[in-house]
Amino acid sequence: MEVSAWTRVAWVVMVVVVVIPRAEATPRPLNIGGIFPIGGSDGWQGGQACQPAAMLAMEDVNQRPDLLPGYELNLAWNDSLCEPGLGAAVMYDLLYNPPTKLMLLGGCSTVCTTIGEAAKMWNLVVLSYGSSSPALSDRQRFPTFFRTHPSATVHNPTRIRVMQKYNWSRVAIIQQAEEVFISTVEDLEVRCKDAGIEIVTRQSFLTDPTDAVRNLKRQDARIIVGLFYVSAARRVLCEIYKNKLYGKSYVWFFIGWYEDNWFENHLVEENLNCTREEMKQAAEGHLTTEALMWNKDNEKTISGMTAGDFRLRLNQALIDRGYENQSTPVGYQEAPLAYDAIWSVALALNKTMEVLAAVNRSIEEFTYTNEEIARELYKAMNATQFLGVSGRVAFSTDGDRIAWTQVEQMIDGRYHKLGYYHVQTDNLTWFNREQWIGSKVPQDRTIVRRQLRTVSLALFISMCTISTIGAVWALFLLGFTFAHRHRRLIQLSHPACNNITLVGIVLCLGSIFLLGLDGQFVSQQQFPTVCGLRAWCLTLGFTLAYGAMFSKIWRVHRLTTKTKMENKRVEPWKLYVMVGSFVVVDVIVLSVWQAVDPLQRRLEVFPLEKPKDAVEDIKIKPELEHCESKHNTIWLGLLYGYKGLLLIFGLFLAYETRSIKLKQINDSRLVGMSIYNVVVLCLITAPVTLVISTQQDASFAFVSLAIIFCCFLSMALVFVPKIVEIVRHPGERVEATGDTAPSKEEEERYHKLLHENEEMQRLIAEKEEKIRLLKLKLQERTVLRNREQQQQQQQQQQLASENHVAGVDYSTHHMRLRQVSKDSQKDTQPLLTTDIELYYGCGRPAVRIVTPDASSGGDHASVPRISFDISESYL
Ligand code: ABU
Repeated sequence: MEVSAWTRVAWVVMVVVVVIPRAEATPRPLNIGGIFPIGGSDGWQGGQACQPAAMLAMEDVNQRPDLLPGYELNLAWNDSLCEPGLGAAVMYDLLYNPPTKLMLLGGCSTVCTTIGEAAKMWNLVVLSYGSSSPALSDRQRFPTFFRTHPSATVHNPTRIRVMQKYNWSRVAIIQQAEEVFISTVEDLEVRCKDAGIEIVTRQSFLTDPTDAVRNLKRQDARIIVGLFYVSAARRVLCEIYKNKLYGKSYVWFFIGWYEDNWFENHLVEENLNCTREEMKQAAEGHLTTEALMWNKDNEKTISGMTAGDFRLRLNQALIDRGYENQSTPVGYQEAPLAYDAIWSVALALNKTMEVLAAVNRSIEEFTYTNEEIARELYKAMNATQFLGVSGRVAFSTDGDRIAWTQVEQMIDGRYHKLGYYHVQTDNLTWFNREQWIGSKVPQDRTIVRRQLRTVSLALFISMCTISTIGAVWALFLLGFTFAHRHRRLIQLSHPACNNITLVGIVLCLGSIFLLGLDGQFVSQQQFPTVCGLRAWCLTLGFTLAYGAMFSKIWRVHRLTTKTKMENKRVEPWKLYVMVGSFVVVDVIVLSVWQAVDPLQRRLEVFPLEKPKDAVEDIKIKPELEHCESKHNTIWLGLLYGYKGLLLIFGLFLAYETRSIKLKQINDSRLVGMSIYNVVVLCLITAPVTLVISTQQDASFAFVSLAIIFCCFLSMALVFVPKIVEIVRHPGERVEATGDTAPSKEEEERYHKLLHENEEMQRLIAEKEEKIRLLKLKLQERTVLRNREQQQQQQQQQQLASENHVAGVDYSTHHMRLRQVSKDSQKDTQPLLTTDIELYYGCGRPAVRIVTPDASSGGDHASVPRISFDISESYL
């Protein structure tokens, strides 16, 4: 019995000492849920490395006696394929299947956006090891969301810092149409604007990046930030290759969390039309930015491991899972974040347990409706800080991880670290390991060299020389006209008008010099002044030169078209008033133009051109200066319209007076020819210059030659004949009068002669009328005489019939008897001439005196008819 009692006691002791403590040491489970993107093809399949890393952390946490004493952390997880729908399904599955999960772990932004927004309904804290979307920093939308993965916005200050380092101020963005990238680009745009960096274009695509990449090329993008998941990145890279957007002229910024050989994997599965080699070629030289996910200092972390130790363990774990012969699994970069996420959960739970223990409560009381414990869990997570394998883990008020970023470059198909950047301290650690093709930092744009199109110097000098010769010649002609002002030839050519023409010609020729004064000679500030001078000089020059010729031709027309009743005198002052009026109109228009809407320098920009020496990345941007005011068309229309009317009217007057030669204006026909010449040239030049205004040399040459031609021809037509005449007759008497215009006496004499001429014409007309009347009378007389002769003949016939004798020959012989003076030798004039008729009457010849000679003053009618009988013997 004693043995049995002792046995019983021993059993009790054993139970108390051995079994009970053992039973108490069996940890109670603390359950959390995990959602890992492992399978699938789109998005981020980072669960491949992150899930093993999380499991390593679970082991380490559960082995720590000081952490979650009496509890064991359990992770129930499933694959979301980085699809938000499936992620939501996994979450419901985890929540609606016991045991109750205290927290959720998640990865992949699209999934975390879904579960992070929904988790608050179950009072659950969500901690993400792999979501970068800046949208997740919205505390209103995701009130219980934390992440060990830094927000993608941490890349942006780094990108900008690198851009500033290389003086790139013009960048382009291409993004996949996912919220994670959209919100990253929005942040980048704001930061670029603040940094004075121009975003030349922002291209977005859903699945096919072909058009987006082409648009980048079209926009001449050189520095391009690309934001997309890795499978989309491969499609983009293939398009980059096809569009030749790689090499020494381009720099691409990609996201740095792709696996190292991302550009040559899955090419066949994803049906990419690029070979590995092509992809490698296109990827060469690109930069990546990434938050630092591996602790860069070789220090012991909370788990007692350094980052290096962790890498070894992780590599082993991945080998154990069959990744040995494969390339680095997706999520390898983020694996420390997943490891540290589990530690964060454990620390937060631990802290919550302590807080709850202080009020005699247990974390096991947590339900999805227990807001109080949820609040404690949130607070504990918010306060969590430790040194993890990913670096110092701490959460901002937005739940974001604060981290260093690193910059890498792909050199010979491998990533090389270029430096680190810490945004809070603006600390850029740079290793100067970057390599650029051609050892030249790529430019952010094609260098556009502005090239002002100016008039060729040779052409300018030629035209200026000719116009100077013309101006000197005009001045010589002024002197010549003055020197010979007393000569009649000059006086009768209205020399004052000729002088005005010469002054106008000098101004017009001077305007050629101003027309050629462009940007090669004057500054931008001086250019408007040159514009104004051009307008004044050419307008007034034309008005003086043409106006004076116009007034002369107008005077000629007046003199030849007025009736005799009107006063045909045109006072010289009227001509001056006419030219003066034209000038006044010009001055008014030009002054108003200048005051209201002054001529300004306007640059016409032409399409970019390749330089002749074909230097790469340099384009020539031709520019041409124009003088223009805001309402240029109105002002030009006003001046051209008014001048055009003058030209047309001048042409009409010149045509009307083409054959008139006046003593008062002896060169009117030459002036008329000169006007033809000016009109024709002006009518051709004005429209042609408008058409060729974009070709500075052609335009300048055309206008200059037109002006030169007009001026020289006018001078030649109007002045050369005068010079020739004066040279030929140097000794001609000169008029004493100093007045170059015809004298008053001459004018009066002229008018008197005109009057006499008209009087004579009137007398001639009267005489001619008289002659006509006399002719009529003569005709009537002739008719009467004929009639009388007929009557006489009838009477003779009647008489003959009365004296009729049978056998009488009625044939009559006429003869003329002339009595001449004795001295007939001297005086041939007969004294008397008598016509007689010999005829047969009554059988014998008879004589009859018919009429005396008219010259004798006898009257035919008054002469008696006497008949003689002549015996035959006598005859
Ligand atoms: N570093 C991986 C991020 C993945 C994501 O934001 O979806």
